[in-house]
Amino acid sequence: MKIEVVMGNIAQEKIHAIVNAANSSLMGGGGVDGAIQKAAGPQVLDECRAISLSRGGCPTGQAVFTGAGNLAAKYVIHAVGPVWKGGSKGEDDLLASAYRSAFKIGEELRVKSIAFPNISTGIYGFPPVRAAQVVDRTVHEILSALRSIEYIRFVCFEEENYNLYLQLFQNDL
Ligand code: AR6
Repeated sequence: MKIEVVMGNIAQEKIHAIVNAANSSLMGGGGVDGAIQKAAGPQVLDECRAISLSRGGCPTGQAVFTGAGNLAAKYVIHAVGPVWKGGSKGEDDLLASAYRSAFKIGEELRVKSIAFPNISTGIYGFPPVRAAQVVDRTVHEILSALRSIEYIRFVCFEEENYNLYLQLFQNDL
């Protein structure tokens, strides 16, 4: 297993699957979602709309996948993290669950490489340190169960997250 921490725009990643920080409606938004939808073109949003119509969206803590339109990736896995509400409303578990769901879909799709943004730490207001600790724990719990995924890349947009991830994953890099 190779883990990498980089800074950049996740929409530009040349990787098998990109994870999107989506919302339950799957109807698009700002931040990572906006960057991915803009770079991918209309196909991804159309597929999201179809999933929304057939399933009523995607609950918090879960994920769905679409193709990747014009992106270099093959799939976009849309994971819905929690909105931060102070920390006692199950936010940690919901964030862990969003990452686990994205990994599960990645395995089902037999992807070899997957890139994650720092889900929930932007518009959804999850404190970056606490979110990074949840991700660290969740990823280390799941690593030995991964079969198809050989490569995980954390794509950070903020220097704070980049430094946090470098520290937390220093023994895995
Ligand atoms: N590439 C990588 N990381 C990015 C990028 C990018 N292009 N743009 C922002 N970030 P956010 P959330 C970082 O707000 O908090 C949308 O409207 C950002 O600095 O994208 O889960 C959705 O539709 C932050 O560290 O996602 C939802 O409604 C992290 O990515 C809502 O926002 C996540 O920020 C989801 O909010």
